[in-house]
Amino acid sequence: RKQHSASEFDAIVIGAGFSGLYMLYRLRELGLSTRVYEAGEGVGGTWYWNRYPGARCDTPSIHYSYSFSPDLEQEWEWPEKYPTQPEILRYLNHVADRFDLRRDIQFSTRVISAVYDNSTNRWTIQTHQGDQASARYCITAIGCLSAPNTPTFQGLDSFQGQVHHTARWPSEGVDFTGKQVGIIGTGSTGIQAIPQIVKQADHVTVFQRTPNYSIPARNRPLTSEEKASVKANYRKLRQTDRESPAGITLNFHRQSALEVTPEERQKKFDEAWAVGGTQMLSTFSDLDTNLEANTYLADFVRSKIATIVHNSERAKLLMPHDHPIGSKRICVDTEYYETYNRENVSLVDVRISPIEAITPTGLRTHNGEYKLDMIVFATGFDAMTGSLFKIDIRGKDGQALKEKWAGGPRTYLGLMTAGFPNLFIITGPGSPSVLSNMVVSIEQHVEWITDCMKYMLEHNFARLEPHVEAEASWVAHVNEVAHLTLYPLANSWYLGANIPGKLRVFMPYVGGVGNYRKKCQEIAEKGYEGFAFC
Ligand code: NA7
Repeated sequence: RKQHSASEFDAIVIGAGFSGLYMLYRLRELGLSTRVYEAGEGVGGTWYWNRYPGARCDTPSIHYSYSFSPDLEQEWEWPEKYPTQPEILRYLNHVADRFDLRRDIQFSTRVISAVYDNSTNRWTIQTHQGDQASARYCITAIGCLSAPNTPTFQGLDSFQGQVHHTARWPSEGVDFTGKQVGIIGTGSTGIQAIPQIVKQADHVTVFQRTPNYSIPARNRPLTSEEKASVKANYRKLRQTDRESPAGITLNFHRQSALEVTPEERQKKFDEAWAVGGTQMLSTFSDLDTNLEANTYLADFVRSKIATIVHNSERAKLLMPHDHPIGSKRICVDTEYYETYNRENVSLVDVRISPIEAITPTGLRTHNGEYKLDMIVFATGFDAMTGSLFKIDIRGKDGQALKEKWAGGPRTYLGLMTAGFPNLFIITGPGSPSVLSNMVVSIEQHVEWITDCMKYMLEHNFARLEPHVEAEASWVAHVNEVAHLTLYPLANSWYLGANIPGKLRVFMPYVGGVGNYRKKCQEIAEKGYEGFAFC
């Protein structure tokens, strides 16, 4: 093989989280020289940055792990049903060491641009330190919830206390002892962090814009019998995860919520509530497609809020009414609603009393000022396109990705976009990733990309990009299936609705992980139908 100089590689991977680590592993197997650039000081991606108190994955640990190495599966022990952030970070560090991945990763390096040159068929990346490197392939493994969203409140710079965003949490932690803390945001993150922060702080004021539906996690240690059974059955479990709609083996019920008596419905909901977690949404077959069925479940969760929260006015403020349950990412909590029975928590509905400004000593809403020592932003992310647009990505003839996607993201299978040859996107818009068990989707993406590169090597192809027509029909398909569901009825980050001025386009593919995998496979088997090689 051709010898490259220090800054010339066969492949450049941006990001060293779940995606980047596995991509590197596979590229090495293909014999491709690879450099991974990672902005953090260590591996982990999402699990490196999101260190806020209570951070935990809402997919059970036995499903939220790599399947590519049976030895790794056998040697790693997950202590609890749901893994904590430190536990997942430990796991990813273990993976990096076990497969000797660090030697190809350059840490503390943020890629600021990636530019394709038509004449050389190479991508050149530039880092914030001014490093430059080039490669035939460029693979973004930058995550789809990794560009934090901090609303631009007037006066934010004048605040004299500490300000933290949950997605940029200091590694040394934050001491809330004796503090008056304001938390803005009640999505999955706020719902995890609030019950933890109130235990330490003197007082917490939660500024809620949209109440969310949250299901108890019912987290617990895994028993030794459970651990042994999973280890004995991993192959089967992985297979069913891969073929399932959401990348996780659940008991999907085929029955409509409208076919059963109110008593039967209540019984099913009670049982699912007792088990906890996101599988609440699979108790009936039509909860995500039929508004009447969905309303039964939404009513059930509202009734639970009314039971748990003692103050009825507060309970009402916490009840979501503006969107169907599941049309925004469902939250999974540990004692979230119970937290509102504490003395040291206040709840402010910022739709009734909008935030007007941050002041030097606190936060002012329409109804008055709240004195605060600290403000925590749990305000989420510029999802899916935000992380890609932070890098100046330019394809053929200097076209910017941001320009090409001005009318919404356009991909073929979520993996590539026309006019940007040899640029692969992991967990991109148009893929089912954010609606699934991420690790299952990531492994599928990485394996598909690896197979595609292998095909190129075998056929002596140097360049690949999707046909515009194939891309257009995929974009139409993504849109069409989204509109068969209740998802478009919510102002969610799936639609970009959380970011002021962002175009409202439903970005993920809701057709299901199993179906998507089949489609990707069929396309590969037909000699990568819809792609042009040369
Ligand atoms: P989310 O789910 O986007 O939640 C962000 C929260 O912040 C949500 O309650 C927002 O209210 C609120 N928010 C955002 N901007 C503002 C402003 N300007 N004023 C007041 N409140 C605001 O992010 P998370 O980090 O919780 O979770 C993201 C994903 O990570 C999650 O879905 C899992 O997949 C993992 P809104 O609902 O927009 O009215």
